[in-house]
Amino acid sequence: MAEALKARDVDAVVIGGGFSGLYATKRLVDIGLEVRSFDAADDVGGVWTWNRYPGARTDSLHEAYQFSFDREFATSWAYSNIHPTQPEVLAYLNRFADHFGLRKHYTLSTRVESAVFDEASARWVITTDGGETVTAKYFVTGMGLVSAPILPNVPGVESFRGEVHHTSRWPQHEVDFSGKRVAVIGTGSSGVQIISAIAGDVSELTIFQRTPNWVPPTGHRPVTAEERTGIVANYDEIWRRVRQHPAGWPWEAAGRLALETDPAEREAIFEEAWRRGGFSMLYETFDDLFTDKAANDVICEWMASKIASIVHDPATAAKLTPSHPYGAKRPPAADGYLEAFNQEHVRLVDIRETPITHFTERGIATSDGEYEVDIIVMATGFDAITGAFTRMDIRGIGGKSLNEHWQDGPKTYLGVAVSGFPNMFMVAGPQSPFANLPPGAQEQGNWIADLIVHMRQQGIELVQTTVESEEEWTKHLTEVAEALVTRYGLEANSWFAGANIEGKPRAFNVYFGGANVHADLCDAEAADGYPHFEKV
Ligand code: N01
Repeated sequence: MAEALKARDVDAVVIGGGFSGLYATKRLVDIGLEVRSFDAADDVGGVWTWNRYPGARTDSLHEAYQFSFDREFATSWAYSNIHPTQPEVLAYLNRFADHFGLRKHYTLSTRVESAVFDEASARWVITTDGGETVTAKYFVTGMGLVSAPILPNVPGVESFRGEVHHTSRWPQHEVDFSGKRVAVIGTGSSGVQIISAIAGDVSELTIFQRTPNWVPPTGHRPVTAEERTGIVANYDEIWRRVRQHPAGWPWEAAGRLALETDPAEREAIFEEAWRRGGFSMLYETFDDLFTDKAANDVICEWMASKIASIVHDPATAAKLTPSHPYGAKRPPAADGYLEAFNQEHVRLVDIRETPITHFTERGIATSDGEYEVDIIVMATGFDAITGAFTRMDIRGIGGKSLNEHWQDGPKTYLGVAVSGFPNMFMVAGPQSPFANLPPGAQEQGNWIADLIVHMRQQGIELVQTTVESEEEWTKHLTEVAEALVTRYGLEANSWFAGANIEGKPRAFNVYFGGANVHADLCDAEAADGYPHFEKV
């Protein structure tokens, strides 16, 4: 392996070794910068190094869960399953890092603690928990949307005598669930995946649910030989579709509206999408689910009846039925999740009715009594989107802290730049689109590299976005979120809106106007000579 770079004064520092950080590192190296990149994990891979829990996999589709810029690299292998599993995504990212010689840029097992803009030298001063200080002209973040885990805010977890694991801090060794009494707290994407994966192995499974989710099956299966060939044969078409789809999927719009479709035909469309699984329900059924609450009600009614038909106990089925619109929270998918509740050894605890009061030596105490378990799985999610930033000390011009700047919620331009924080650029940062991640990271990584090339060509040392641009973007983003069913995310504890954490500012943290629209706006910004940026 090439020796790691150790320079203390470089052109760019990148934080993150996942899709966003790796791609940004590559592009900045491509344009001739000296780059040092950091990740707290002991290897590259981002979320895929941390989330090793049983059943972990993406629900994005195999052909588009990678970068597209290098056709030969992209088609030189294929994922085995239509939803790439954690080990395979991790293998892809490692292969990407090796193929493009990125490892030498990385300092691993090292957390960046602060990034402070020094006005005198016009450089970012970055300090790490390894005691190193590095300065850079450009500071680029690719820290992930869901990288800052949270635990329930109830006391006593240290007194529990069994094992406790957060899904996103899963140990490297295998956790043995066989014959164990297991508690899972949380029923988001991670929770429903691990529940489905372990339900058959454990002796007792107790699921502590705060908010129920709409959980269709995934339709998971191996990639067929024909599909593998298709990835090569239809390469341009696949990536054309990804670019024009609001969520970066290799799909076309459904081309029909729920409220204009005959009820019998609607049922058939829902049934087929349920069979196909995952995001088919959201993107392949009807195009008005996000825009029209009445249309969304139709799919929710259908899915509620599906839950009632699968889950035998009506009281449990009722508890598993959400009251929020489909898509107001990030929808998970899992196979056999609803069916698991028909097994004798699986029980559901609705913690809205009987809240968890504390952890005990033997398990979990609720207002209704104690549940004795051997293993507790915290599938409780993240201080999402902004958490990775606010847990660091980031300071811009005049020593202003990003935490202060974002005290009412994040403010950015296009999710890429922040006023008062010159030459700091974010990949998949707050207020960027929520979509299939790799193509978005590629778009944004390219855009940042192009901006830096432009700056160098024009002899510009420092740029920042303007306060007005940030206000304009935040206003637009909020109006879009409020016009869609995403507005119900606030009451549904959606992490999209910061609503999963008590005391966190309620603000829409992602752009729901579409990854395609965002990419168009970024392209236009560059084509017009970056009108929303100014020299510092
Ligand atoms: O986290 P979450 P996640 N007491 O925030 C509950 C991506 N991802 O790790 O809904 C009790 O979604 C919380 O309840 P509520 C994906 O983007 C993708 O599951 O906030 N419960 C919720 O049920 C995803 O959205 C994949 O009321 C508490 C759960 O814990 C994102 O990562 C797989 C609690 C947390 O759900 C995050 O997913 C996995 C408390 N104090 C992850 N605090 C795939 O691609 C929270 N909860 C398939």
